Amino acid sequence: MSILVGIVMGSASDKAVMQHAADTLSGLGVKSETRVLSAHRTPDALRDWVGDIEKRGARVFIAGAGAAAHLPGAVASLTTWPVIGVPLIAPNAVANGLDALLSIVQMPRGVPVATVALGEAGAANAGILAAQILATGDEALAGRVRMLREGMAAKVLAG
Ligand code: RP5
Repeated sequence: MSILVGIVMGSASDKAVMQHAADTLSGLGVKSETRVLSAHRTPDALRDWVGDIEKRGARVFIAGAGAAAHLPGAVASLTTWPVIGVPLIAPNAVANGLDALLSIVQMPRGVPVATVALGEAGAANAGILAAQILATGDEALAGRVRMLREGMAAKVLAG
């Protein structure tokens, strides 16, 4: 099975939250690769990784960052595959992560980033959304996504 999703985050301090994206994908049978790379601190390494993982088969990217969260937009500038941005709550966050949320969601016209919720829920949803994108061309994966949804419904109904 080849790597289909590239997961990247701006700092090692983002790892615990972004693990929810990798775990969700793994639960759906989608192979991903995770890297810590910064739009500001390691721009050359970021460019190299995006180019390399595309060549190895990645078709969706998930990028998580806090504060002046440029990483998802930077990844989107380097690829035409879909990029999902996860806003994170940095230690010095303004308004509990509103800084990162606005940095990611307010991409200018032409270079979109699909932005999900803040923190752990957003990271998990990024994994599901990446799987849903890939499932448009993979009926078996679409079936696994449907099963995940049915499991959620069963839990709610069980009270
Ligand atoms: C962002 O700044 C990172 O994504 C992280 O969420 C935040 C803080 O990073 P560190 O100061 O912990 O490296 O670039």
